[in-house]
Parts: sequence; structure tokens; C-alpha cells
Amino acid sequence: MMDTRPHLSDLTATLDEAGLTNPAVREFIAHWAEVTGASRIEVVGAADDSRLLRESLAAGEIFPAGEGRYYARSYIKDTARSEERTIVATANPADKGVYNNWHPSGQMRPLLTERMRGASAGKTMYVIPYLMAPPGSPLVPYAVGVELTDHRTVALHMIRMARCGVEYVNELAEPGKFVRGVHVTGDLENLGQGTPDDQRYFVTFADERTILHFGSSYGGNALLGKIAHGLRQACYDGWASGEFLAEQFMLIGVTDKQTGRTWHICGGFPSASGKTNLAMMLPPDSLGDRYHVSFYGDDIAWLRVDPADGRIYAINPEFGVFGVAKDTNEMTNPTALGSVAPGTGVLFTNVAYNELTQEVWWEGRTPQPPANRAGWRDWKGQLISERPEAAASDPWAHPNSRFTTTLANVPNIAADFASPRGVPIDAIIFGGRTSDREPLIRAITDLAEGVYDGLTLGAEATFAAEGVDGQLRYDPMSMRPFMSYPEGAYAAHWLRIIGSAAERPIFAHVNWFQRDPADGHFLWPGYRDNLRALLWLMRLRDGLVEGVPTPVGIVPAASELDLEGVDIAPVDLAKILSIDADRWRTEMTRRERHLAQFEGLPEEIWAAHRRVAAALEAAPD
Ligand code: OXD
Ligand code: MN
Repeated sequence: MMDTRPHLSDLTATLDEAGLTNPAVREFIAHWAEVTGASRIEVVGAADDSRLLRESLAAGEIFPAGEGRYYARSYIKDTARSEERTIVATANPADKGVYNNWHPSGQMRPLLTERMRGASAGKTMYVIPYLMAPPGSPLVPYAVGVELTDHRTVALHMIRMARCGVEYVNELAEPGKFVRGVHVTGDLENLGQGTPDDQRYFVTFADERTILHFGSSYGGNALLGKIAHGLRQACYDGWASGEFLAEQFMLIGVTDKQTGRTWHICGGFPSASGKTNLAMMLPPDSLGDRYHVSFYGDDIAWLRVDPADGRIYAINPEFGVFGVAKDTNEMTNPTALGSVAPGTGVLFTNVAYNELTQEVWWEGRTPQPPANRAGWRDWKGQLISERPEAAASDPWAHPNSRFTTTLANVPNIAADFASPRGVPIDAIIFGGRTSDREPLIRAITDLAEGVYDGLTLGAEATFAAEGVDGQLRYDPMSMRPFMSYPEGAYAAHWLRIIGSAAERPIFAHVNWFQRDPADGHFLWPGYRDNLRALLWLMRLRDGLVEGVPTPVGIVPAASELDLEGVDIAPVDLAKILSIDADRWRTEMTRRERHLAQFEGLPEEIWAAHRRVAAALEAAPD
């Protein structure tokens, strides 16, 4: 075969022409161009978006989905993050935690290099310098990265999800201080996805600040800025530097238009607990004259103490939203629909697509799929009208189908979303999807009890999966898949960062999903009405209400919640504002086993656990 790799002199000319001057970045590119054997190198940034869209359309990699909207399908065995194949590798065995799937970097480095060798032959390697922070943020030194990818659609996603361009790497104080990301797609049809012979590897070499992902072109497996850098690498950097926390948190602002006061709330929710809906929430109609909710981010927050006033400040390091399409509609999330309107440049992936009308559809978009089936294809590309009988009830869209759109497209984006300093945090909330036990909201004022609550966060096991009804699959701080260092150290780092703030945020645990055990109806209406629980929390923080103390935190007195216009039966309200002590005592035994896995868990966390357990023992049934 003819060697089609670019000569070093061509590479030099390409990088010169692109204005990429950082010598360490140039060296990194030259190294991986050689290893992967890519035929062409192209440096891209936000300014290249329309050209890349045109090229992708012409190549049939994406399809038009109405004015300024686009659609793509991924390979059918490549539709989600793969947790089993995701690894954190370092040189130090002490970095092994319960969840980080730690491997020695000395073992992983040659393995990945071997997988990637020659694997981009014949392809273009796109060089994407990016920044995972608002420009000017004190966290910029941790936010600079360069992704190399051999997949054009990945470049289009990166341009939406991160700030991209050579300007983010050219003027670094330390030219070598950037995250080195290499994404090689591989031969997707021959990677044995999900079999014992699985060829894929998604590795973050956290102590080398290098991310090597092989064998996918989907989501967090391929867009290295978002999860691999924004969460795994950043949480390791935050710990190693002692400077910040990087968490899978949404971030919102709530403004009281009467007083002009704005509170900022961030928080973590395991998957399928409504985090994106909450982040994009609008106030209920009856409160809309008084309150405004603004959106900062739906997935990642970095938190640090600002020396000027000693408060915790948060930024959303991302530039876009990679939202789950399923069940997004006018009722659940009108703001998300606004953010994918014509002209937004949104990229849909793996939803259903009509090749005649260029419309898209997903389960839950409307109660029924479009009646006229003409032109509709499912996420696999099969015509709905030609489906065999046996496949008639298969979903049209993949359950993990997504929309990728920039933050600025979200109708209620906060005016100061790009503030370099970030916004001061008033509350940190955790919430799962729990059908009993967890009240609507319980506030926690003690730091160790707040961190303890985050560490014992979980989502209910579904009947089909892990099986035991009401038992949680613990997902500490909603970081289980992204945790890159040991959990005991993680808890200590949390206590240290939040503990060093002059004014600490209040913590709370929320649950919108309690059901009536008799008929299964949800006890709380949810969605926009969730703002009412958050407003109570802010009033509690400001000393305007007192709430009712319980062993697991302070719950609202019914009279303290603004319930104007809410349709809820008094018995249901009483239920979601009270504690089932017996049910909680069962949960405490499970928590003890869960926490016991974590080596070196700080004594403060154990003390918090014992305090809550003792209070529950003393509580009446
Ligand atoms: C995720 C995501 O996988 O945000 O959590 O994409
Ligand atoms: Mn996420």
C-alpha cells in the first residue's frame, strides 16, 4: 500500500497556515499523526463550522433536518457510553478506587498505542484546540485541551460542546500544559462491542493529562472535552491541585423579580432523574410574574472558593448541551425544544428521521408517532413502513438519542453564563428517583452530613435490572462513572474545599418521584412545580422559614410551601413532607455496607452516618 501519510514538512505548513504556534501542541500532533497514520491533518475551530457542515452533508454523514438543523445516525452497536471499557490509568496503584476501574498506565499506554497504530490510515485527522471554561476563568489552566479525532461529526459535536479554536492554545503561560486527547474511531463493524473480544478502550491517563479513546464515535466515548476531560480528568486535577471540584452537576439561577435577588443552585442527579428538565425549568404560571429561572448548565459544574469573598463559585465548563431526546416535549421541557428550533445548528443523533419532510421524532415527543408513515426511518435507518410485524412495536428513536446544541440557544440562558468568575453557590442539591422514603425535599445544614448525603445518593434499581425493589444503586454525587480517584480521598477533598468557604452553601436532597403504593400515581406534580421546593430551600437559607426537623434533615411545614395553583391532595402532601423512619432504618444498613467499601473515608463522614442512624433509632415509627 502506498504511504499516504503527510510528510513532516507538509504538517509544518498546515499548522503554520492554521496559525497554530504552540510548539508543545505541534509536537503532540506530529507524534499522533505518525502513530495513527492519518492521511491529512486539519486544524479546526468554531469558524469552520459551516464548511464542516457542508462537507458532512455532501458526504452523507449528516442529513438536513429543517432550516439550520442536522441529523446523524451512529453505528448500531455504538449508541452509548461504555462504562465497562472505560479506564482511569495512572502510575500510582494508590489511585485505585472502587469505581474508577484503575489500571497501571504502564500496561495501558502500549495497548492503546498498538490499537491506534495505523488505525486512521486514509482519514483526515481533525485537530481541535478547545477550552472547557469561560475565557478568563481562574480555572483556565485546567481547562485547555486539544482533541485529535478522525471523525468529522465528532468535530461538529466538539464545536457545539466546547469553545474551540487555536486562540485557546497559542498563548499558554506553560505551553505544555494542556490535556492531550486522541480519539480514533476504529473499524466499528469489527470491534466485538459487548463481547468477550471487545476491542474498545476509553482510557484517561489522569496523572499524564492524556486521554486515549479507541473504538467509538458516540457521545462521551468520542467527544473528549465533555466527560473525559470535563469530569474524569478535571476531578483528578481538582484533587491533585487542591483547588477545585469537578462534578456532574446542573447549575441554575433563580431570581426574585420583586427584590432583584438571585440565588444559584447546583446539584447532582443520577441518570434518568430529570436533571436536564430541572436545569431548563420554567417557573409555574402562578409564580412566573415573581420569579425567573435562568439556565447555566445541565451536566457539569466546576466549583472553587473565590479568595475575594470566600464563597463557593461555580462555572459550567461546557459550551453546549448534549441532551437526551426521549420524552422531551412541550410539557416536560419546552426550553429544550426552544434550544433545538430552526436556525440553531442543532445536531440530532439517533432519533427517527423523515427523509421526505426532513422532520425528526422521538418517543415522548408527541403521545403517538406521526400518523403518516411516509418517509420515516427509525434510528437504525430502516423504513418504518417496511418494518416486519415482529418489529412493529420497536422504538423509532434509540432511548439514548440526543440533541447537541450550544448553550446560547437555550431560551432562558443566564445573561452571565460566560462570566469568568462563575456564580456564587447558595445551595448544593442531590436527587434521585425514589418511589418511597425520600421526601420532596430535606435540607441539610451540616457540611459532613451534606457530603454524606451526596455519597449515599442513588437511583432505584429497575425491576428488570438489579431487581430488588426500592434498593438503590448507589451513585455517589452522581459521579460513579466519572470518579477518577479513590472515594475516601474524594470525600476528604469535598470537606476541605467546601469547608474552606467563608460562607457555605446549604445542602438538600430532593425527590420528585414518590408514588402512591396503592395505585402508583406520583404524589407530586413535578416539572415546573419543583421550583416551589427550591424556593422554600432559599427561604430557609435566608432564615425566613424554619421547617420541621427530622433525623435526616429539615423538611418544609406544609404552610411554608407556596402551593398556589398546585393540584395535590392533602394526604399526598403530608406523605411527601414526612419521614418513614422504619423504611429509613432499613436504608441505613445498606448505606453502611456501601460506605464500608471506601478506604480512608474521613471520620467526619462516619460520624455523620452514626448521628443520622442514632437519630433514626430514637425516632418514633
Ligand atoms: C452522560 C452525558 O453520559 O451527560 O452522562 O452524556
Ligand atoms: Mn451527564
